[in-house]
Amino acid sequence: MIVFIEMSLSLIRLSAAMLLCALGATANQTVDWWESATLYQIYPRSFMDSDGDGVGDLNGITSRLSYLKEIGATATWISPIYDSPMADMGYDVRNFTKISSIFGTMEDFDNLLAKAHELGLKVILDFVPNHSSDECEWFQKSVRREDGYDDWYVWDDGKIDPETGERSPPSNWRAVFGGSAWTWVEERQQYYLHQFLPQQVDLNYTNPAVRERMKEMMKFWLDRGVDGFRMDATNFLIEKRFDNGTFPDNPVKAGTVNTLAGTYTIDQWGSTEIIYEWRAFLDEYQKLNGGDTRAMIIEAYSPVDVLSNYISNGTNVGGQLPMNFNFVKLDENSNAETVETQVSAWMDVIWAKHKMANWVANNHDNSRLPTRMGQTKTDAMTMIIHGLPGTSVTYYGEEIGMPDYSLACTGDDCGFRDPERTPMQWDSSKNAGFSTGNSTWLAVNPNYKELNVEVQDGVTRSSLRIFKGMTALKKTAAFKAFKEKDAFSYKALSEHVFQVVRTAVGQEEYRVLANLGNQTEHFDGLSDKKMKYVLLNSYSPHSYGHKVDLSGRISLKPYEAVVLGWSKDKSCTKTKKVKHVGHVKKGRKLRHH
Ligand SMILES: *[C@@H]1O[C@H](CO)[C@@H](O)[C@H](O)[C@H]1NC(C)=O
Ligand SMILES: *[C@@H]1O[C@H](CO)[C@@H](O)[C@H](O)[C@H]1NC(C)=O
Ligand SMILES: *[C@@H]1O[C@H](CO)[C@@H](O)[C@H](O)[C@H]1NC(C)=O
Ligand SMILES: *[C@@H]1O[C@H](CO)[C@@H](O)[C@H](O)[C@H]1NC(C)=O
Ligand SMILES: *[C@@H]1O[C@H](CO)[C@@H](O)[C@H](O)[C@H]1NC(C)=O
Ligand SMILES: *[C@@H]1O[C@H](CO)[C@@H](O)[C@H](O)[C@H]1NC(C)=O
Ligand SMILES: *[C@@H]1O[C@H](CO)[C@@H](O)[C@H](O)[C@H]1NC(C)=O
Ligand SMILES: CC(=O)N[C@H]1CO[C@H](CO)[C@@H](O)[C@@H]1O
Ligand SMILES: [Ca+2]
Ligand SMILES: [Ca+2]
Repeated sequence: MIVFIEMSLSLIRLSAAMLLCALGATANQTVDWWESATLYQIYPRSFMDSDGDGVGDLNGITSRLSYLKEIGATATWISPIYDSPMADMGYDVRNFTKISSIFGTMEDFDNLLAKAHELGLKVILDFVPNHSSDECEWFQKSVRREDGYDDWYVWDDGKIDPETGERSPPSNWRAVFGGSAWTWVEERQQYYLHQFLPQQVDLNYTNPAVRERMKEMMKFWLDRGVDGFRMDATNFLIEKRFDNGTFPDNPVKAGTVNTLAGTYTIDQWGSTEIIYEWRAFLDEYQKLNGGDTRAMIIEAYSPVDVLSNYISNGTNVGGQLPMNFNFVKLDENSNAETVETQVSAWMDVIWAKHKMANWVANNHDNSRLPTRMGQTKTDAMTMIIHGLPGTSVTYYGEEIGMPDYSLACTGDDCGFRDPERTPMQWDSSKNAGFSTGNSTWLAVNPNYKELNVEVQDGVTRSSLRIFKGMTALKKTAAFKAFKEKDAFSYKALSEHVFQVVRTAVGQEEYRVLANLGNQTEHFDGLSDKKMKYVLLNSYSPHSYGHKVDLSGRISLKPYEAVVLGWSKDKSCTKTKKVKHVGHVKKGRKLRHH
């Protein structure tokens, strides 16, 4: 059988050697699947269209699962696929146990899950607990004050001016997407709360019946076999309400004229308690049903001390993995020192307390990293993101360095977040291989002819190859041993050069050196080790396998980023039995028997 392995010859040798060395190095702590994962976010509308209607779907995702495996992803989280009127692209759920017909059927979902598990990939569903769609049956019943549903949402009469008799909303709260957070319903003669769009109705989380029903919704998916949930917008679950039933106004944010702080609408302690409740529910589910940890990933743009409590407050435990959005803040002015500040902001609190870390640089709500920081820094950042301890989170297309496309949508009802949501660029055929249809829901970025998976697969130092190189490294003992203090270090070596060192003590070591600046930089005596270049970006003048003595001088060209590797010679040479790996063909495809 002839297998084509798309890696350079030296990298193959090294991976084989790494693997064997890795067997010798034993990490002291066991690492659960979510702790050092390569987590890949799929935005289902934009990943792969199987039926030519120009919108991505479940069968499309299923057809590309082997790609996820191939690039080293170990788990995927999928943005909402539930039945929805799509006012907020699925973050407005009409029915929590039904698949949107846009994406397919329940059978398609079951197929996706089965295929993913066959490949050893975990599947995490985006869960949207804070609100339902206004078209959800629960809300319709609540509007009509039907039995049991009367107080499922946050209803209030509002205020009446004693002089004019005029009615106004219960408080000054503003919705995230603009306007008052309160909307009047003629039929019920009350206001309801919505922290996002008016079509995204906040559920009443002080109501035990609501809490129970949401757990039933989770159980429905757990019973189908999902491996966990990514909980959306958890910092908005509970709002402050006085015992006398009134809602306090939010104060004006310090240093602004009329921007309101979220004092009473976000980060209430009650929201953290709900997360503890969910964790207890998930743990209980695992106890009863067996299987691996059902992980809870949490989305909240909250201060680090709030996130720390999400994980645990010392007595109660919550979500395993609150997302770390610090890298979403990086922009064109960020340098290695900025990176260090952002890394420390997480590590000094969360890692220090909970021995966990994760790194998110992109998602469907933020401008993509190559656009924010500049294309020149994309691959260096890939090395940093995956070089750091813990879990890396990748937004579809990040692995090939897709930038935003400002003309993604040009009509009247374009979304402000459309530029970072354009179709995945698979190859240079029609619609970038995303869809065979006549048009796609957002325009494909015209750069797809050069920037796509197929092209990058055939180029040694492409973004995709660097991504694959890093995900392979994440599987080594050195990268898994991140709970011990001496297993890693990171540092801005200068204003522009960032370093990450990963170590399985006495066994192997890897060192990421990334120059985010436009000048050549020199360093003397970084270490007493002789190391090999094991991964290089396109700005590097070096070759794979070349040695460098770090007791002397090492230089980094503008934007050069490299990974150096070292392994304890004896233990590795003894076992270093690289099978016949054939020869490198043009296009750098390798023949392997
Ligand atoms: C495991 O712990 C022992 C003792 O604390 C230490 O000597 C060893 O280096 C550790 N192993 C790894 C792989 O870090
Ligand atoms: C959701 O959809 C399922 C399947 O179609 C249906 O059985 C259920 O009643 C619906 N639930 C709600 C709340 O609309
Ligand atoms: C939420 O539900 C609880 C329990 O049923 C109820 O006491 C409370 O008044 C409701 N809150 C609102 C704002 O309707
Ligand atoms: C309700 O209680 C709060 C807090 O005690 C108080 O500030 C507010 O004036 C009260 N409102 C009414 C209408 O009683
Ligand atoms: C953690 O939170 C729970 C729930 O609010 C509380 O009962 C417990 O006392 C808290 N523990 C600590 C150490 O603060
Ligand atoms: C694409 O356009 C052609 C020609 O107008 C039409 O016949 C075909 O049905 C369209 N296909 C789809 C999937 O809409
Ligand atoms: C090099 O980067 C610095 C910022 O670090 C910037 O001020 C300067 O304009 C850049 N020079 C070139 C030629 O891009
Ligand atoms: C990153 C993320 O998932 N953001 C979502 C947060 O929640 C709102 C409302 O559900 C969505 O609009 C965002 O896309
Ligand atoms: Ca489709
Ligand atoms: Ca809420």
